Amino acid sequence: MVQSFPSDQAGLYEAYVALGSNLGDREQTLRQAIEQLSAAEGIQVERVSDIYETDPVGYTDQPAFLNMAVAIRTSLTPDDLLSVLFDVEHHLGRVRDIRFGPRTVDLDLLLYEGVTMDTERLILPHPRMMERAFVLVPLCDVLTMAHPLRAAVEQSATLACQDGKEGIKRWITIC
Ligand code: PH2
Ligand code: MG
Ligand code: MG
Repeated sequence: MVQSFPSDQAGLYEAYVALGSNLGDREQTLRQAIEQLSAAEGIQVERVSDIYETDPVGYTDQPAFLNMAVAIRTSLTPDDLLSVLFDVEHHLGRVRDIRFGPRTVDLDLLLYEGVTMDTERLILPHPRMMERAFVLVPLCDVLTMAHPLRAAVEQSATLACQDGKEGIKRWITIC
């Protein structure tokens, strides 16, 4: 089967970016980061999650974060996209000191089309994304916006199983 993009999306790849901030005017900074992403050559911001206030994970002696995620379309390679994310962090005053420590803004590339890669500069998918509610919950927002029916079915299926009213187990996997 030949996969084709609609013509207005030809040559554009889907990617997901997580944003976080826990210094200064956190909400304003996140909004500016999204504006700068939209303004960047080769990037279209397609969907934007809600903003969540989250407890710091890892290094816990720091202020609460605001976190969100965006779905973008881009003509940039993963490496060039990463460079734009670093530029936006830099423009918004990010200083890299304590690993996992406080930051005016952090932009992490989570997913880029179906690409898997592992270089010194960039690992895809993001290696810790599946462990972090502050990433997964906003990511879920932008994913479900694209597939609302699928999201509703998944949620109802999970609830139906939890109810325990009907017994159901996978009998066999057809591949
Ligand atoms: N980012 C980190 C480390 N810990 N905790 C929360 N709640 N939100 C973050 O964005 C975050 C964190 C390193 O990138
Ligand atoms: Mg991060
Ligand atoms: Mg980062």
